[in-house]
Amino acid sequence: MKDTLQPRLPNRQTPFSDAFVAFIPTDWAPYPADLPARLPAAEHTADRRDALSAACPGERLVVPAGVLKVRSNDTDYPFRPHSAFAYLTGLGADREPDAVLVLDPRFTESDADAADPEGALVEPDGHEATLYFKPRAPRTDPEFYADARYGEMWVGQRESLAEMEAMTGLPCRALSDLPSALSADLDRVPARIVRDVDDRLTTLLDELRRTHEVDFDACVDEEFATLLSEMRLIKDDFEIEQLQEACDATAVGFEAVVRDFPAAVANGRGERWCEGVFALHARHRGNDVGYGSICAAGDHANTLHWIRNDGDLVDGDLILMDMGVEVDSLYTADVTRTLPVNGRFTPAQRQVYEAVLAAQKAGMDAARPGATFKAVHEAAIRVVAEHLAAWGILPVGVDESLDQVEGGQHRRWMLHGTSHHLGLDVHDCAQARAEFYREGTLRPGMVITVEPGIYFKSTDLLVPEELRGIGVRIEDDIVITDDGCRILSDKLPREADEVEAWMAGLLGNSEG
Ligand SMILES: [Mn+2]
Repeated sequence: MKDTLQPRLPNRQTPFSDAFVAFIPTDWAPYPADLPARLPAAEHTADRRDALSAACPGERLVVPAGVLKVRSNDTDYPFRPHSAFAYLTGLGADREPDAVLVLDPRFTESDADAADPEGALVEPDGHEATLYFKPRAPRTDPEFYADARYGEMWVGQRESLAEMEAMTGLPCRALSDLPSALSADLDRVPARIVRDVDDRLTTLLDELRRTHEVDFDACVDEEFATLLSEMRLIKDDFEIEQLQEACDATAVGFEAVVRDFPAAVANGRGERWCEGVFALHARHRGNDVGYGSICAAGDHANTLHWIRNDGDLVDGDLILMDMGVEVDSLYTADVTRTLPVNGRFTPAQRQVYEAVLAAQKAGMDAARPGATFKAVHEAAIRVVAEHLAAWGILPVGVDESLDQVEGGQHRRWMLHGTSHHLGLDVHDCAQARAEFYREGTLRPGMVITVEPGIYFKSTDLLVPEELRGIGVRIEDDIVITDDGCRILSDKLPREADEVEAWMAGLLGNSEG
């Protein structure tokens, strides 16, 4: 077999001549001597790492950022780090594929004790955090010019160890040092990893556990994921500020979409037009959309996860849009508005809209510290069921339907829950245990959505004909305060009259 020092090249790339290899590293200006500023999000991560450290004394904690994911062939999706990694490092949009945060336990030795004939007692004493990442290669390294996935000539300049330390406030080491750091004292120091983020790293740690004959149960890693999720249930001030920014940027995006309704109607595939206009503002103001936008016009609104978004926008229909901007720190908004395409609700549309709004208000009234998470849904769904009953649609009484064991008929028209936690992930804290989430209690600093809906499919023969094909959801993001809640997404109107007035302003209609 022919040995070659040339990096493996795509078959369409011309091999590099010796003359080029000698020439390419020469005559570049030096890298800047000044270190970059600390990332705003990184100012808030030390307390979080301290909390994690206190929860896992004496354990090695491994939190990977994740890897580049192939979209197809040799193109990757834009990189988005795992939320636990972002939370603990402050590294956000596009940073930092393959990186790994390791919290290594410190120990202090106390004096020998009669009860311990081996000698010194060793007590866990906090953790040392280290960020392992791929620092930029020197220009003499083939990576500089030949590596289309990581090389500076291809994807831009990466940080040095010192620069990354300045940005994150974390001691940094090269990724190549990680395997030895993971295996050190593994027989005495138990390790936990967030699995399913970086398969190669998980496999490596599992192999090291085997070779060190560690008595290891996979549930230690599951518990770690749970802990990392539960840590994020209560947001700090910086997080709430970021979520507010995400909601404000989302309002800007919604306004731009409404302004473009006439174009969306005229151009065809209007749902796509709306999705695209919002995406423009999500990319411009933030990192991206926090989840695939739902732009569901007419009967599509009754498909809960309508993300195909290939339908027309029709004058006289509603469009349900569930969209959120994810800011550069990766916190996302999650907002739904259901709007009349021509700016005016029909009486039937308004009837359903007002019912959903009443349900949302009841949910928000129930959202206060000390109340259960479930109470928000229970308050909202009762209002939904009452309206269904009043309209003669519910086949049983309200209380019978709301009976969780025997009933549930109302769920035909609102299948989903009213709330979820919101933060770095749109469905934040998803690994938290039920007793802290669904069965948990609301505390100041928690951020949740309140998003009831009523969905009448065009094919639903139980629904009065004039209401068929109408689907409405209204979703806002709230933070629990000391005495109630505050709406973060309040820059967008909710009352039907206010929606019409707001739309008239954006569409330039003054009539009516
Ligand atoms: Mn939501």
